[in-house]
Amino acid sequence: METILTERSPLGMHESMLLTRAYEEKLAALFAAGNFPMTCSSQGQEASAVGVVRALGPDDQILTNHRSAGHLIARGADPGRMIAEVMGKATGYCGGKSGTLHISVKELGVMLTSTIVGGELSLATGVALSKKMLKQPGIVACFFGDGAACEGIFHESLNLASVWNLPILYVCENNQWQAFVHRRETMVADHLSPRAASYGIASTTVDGNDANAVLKSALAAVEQIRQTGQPYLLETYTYRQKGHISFDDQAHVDPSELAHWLTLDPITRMERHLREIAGFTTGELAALRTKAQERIDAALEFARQSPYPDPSALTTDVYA
Ligand SMILES: Cc1ncc(C[n+]2csc(CCOP(=O)(O)OP(=O)(O)O)c2C)c(N)n1
Ligand SMILES: [Mg+2]
Repeated sequence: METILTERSPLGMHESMLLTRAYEEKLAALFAAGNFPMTCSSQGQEASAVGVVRALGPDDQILTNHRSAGHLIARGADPGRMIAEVMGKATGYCGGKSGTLHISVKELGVMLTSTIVGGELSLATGVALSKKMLKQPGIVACFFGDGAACEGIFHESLNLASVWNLPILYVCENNQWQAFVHRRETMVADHLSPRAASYGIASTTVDGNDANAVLKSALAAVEQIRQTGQPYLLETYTYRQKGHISFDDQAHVDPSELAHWLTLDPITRMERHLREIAGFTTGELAALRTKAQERIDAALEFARQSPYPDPSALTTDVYA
């Protein structure tokens, strides 16, 4: 497990991004074919996820939101158990009780997935306060969207984290969309990182489609949090390439905006890096994509073969 958690090479990050992409493409195809649960795709945001998650250490904890596949996979979650969870199977990470929107993986330090937009922000305050009071090692990473940053809970949480000196890495994935609403309709500014200054919190914005750049910024932020014990806000500027949720046909999306962001696709960019800097051939890069797809095929098969929970499990593990 430790090897995956700290696998920070461009190739290691690339494989995680490919696995996330293959996972989300597979789930989207299954939904389109009918009879498969809806999920929220993070396609296009893979670099933001892997760059931040791989900057963390084994003692660090993660709280995430409804677009969590990339965070989970980057942390080393098993796609088979993730698909099983989406399908409500007993082998899922939460025994099939959470589905895609509430998944947690205790052994990987993934405390929760919040589908209450911004919910993870206030809960991260509590997790970090607990860590601090109990003198436990590690920091807390909290992923949320630009929409969540437009809610009051964002301001209350950052204010308290600053006043109480809590070791939290806030990661705002500014993916330009808030469900079916464009960010421009709810925010005047393009960026969210400047908001941190009013709470005395350090912050920066990074190109969220460049995994190497995200890793570098996240490593610096994590180091600063470990040294000072104070929170930090990292904004990853990125784009959600697919609709808000499986059925969203993106009819409201400006085609030229989408086309522009597709040219900045994080996986294509990493392939260019691997080709130009590390000497990978086109054939080797294609083989990596195929390998990821085969892993997801096997994961789906595992989930399909898995049993549904026994009805007697209905009331277990629902409260701790
Ligand atoms: C408190 C709350 N309000 C509204 C919703 C419905 N909702 C689900 S996702 C979403 C948009 C969130 O946008 P953002 O925070 O930018 O995250 P993204 O979906 O872009 O990753 C909304 C409004 C919700 N789940 N919770
Ligand atoms: Mg958003």
